[in-house]
Amino acid sequence: VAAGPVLLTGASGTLGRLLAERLTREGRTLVLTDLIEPDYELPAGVRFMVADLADREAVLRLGNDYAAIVHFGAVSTERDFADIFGPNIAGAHHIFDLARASKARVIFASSNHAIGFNRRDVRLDEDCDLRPDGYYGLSKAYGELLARLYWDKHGLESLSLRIGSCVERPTELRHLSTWLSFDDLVRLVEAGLTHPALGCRIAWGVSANSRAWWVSNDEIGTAARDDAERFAGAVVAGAAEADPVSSRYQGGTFCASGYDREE
Ligand code: 15L
Repeated sequence: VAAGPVLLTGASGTLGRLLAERLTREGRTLVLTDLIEPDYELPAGVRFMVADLADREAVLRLGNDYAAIVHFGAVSTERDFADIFGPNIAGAHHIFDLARASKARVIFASSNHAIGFNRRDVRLDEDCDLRPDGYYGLSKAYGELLARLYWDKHGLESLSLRIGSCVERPTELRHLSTWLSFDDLVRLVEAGLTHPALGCRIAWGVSANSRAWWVSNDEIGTAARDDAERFAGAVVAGAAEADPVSSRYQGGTFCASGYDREE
């Protein structure tokens, strides 16, 4: 794995700030970027640069000596296409071009919403069909395909982590299948940063949940250790479970957003 700093995008977001803290370790230099200034104290030796992912020149000005880019910057919920396009689609393109210029590998925060219209009664491995459940999921599918193109055409290495629900602890029924613990998130990102022959991979960003819908064939996915099951007693069935569309599909409420297909 090449030497050089690691650029973390989305550093002011929920997962970004966690990674800023947890990826900082001896011998690794982290550079943070986001559209908004972090509201936490930067770990020692860590720099922050403001940049709008939608602004190609601003992204390319972030430097070109990175060993890796951990790309977590994005709009993270379902929105109109116009709101998603700049940060998530153009932004991913700019980041992959920055990675090319740097000869950096990319750890891309993809999402289960790239496959969200798969039903809950099927088990999927990493090679399943992309079935985005909205414009957000579509932008994550785009990122995965961009990763594939840049590998085939330019030899750029990447790991697309199809993240489930990365929250402190499961709070709803769906999370018992989709939960990714913070510790497992860090394990998976570290596995991507340090893998000696990363190539172009997709791995589920999910803990080793007893009720998981996703089967990890890739060795990176098997780095996950935690299991949501120990929280099962505390989880309550919410409104989403009563809604037929949300409860039928893996993407949950994202699938129901704007859904008007005749049943
Ligand atoms: C995501 O991709 C979202 O960013 C996050 O807010 C959650 O909704 C998560 O998926 C999920 O599916 O639980």
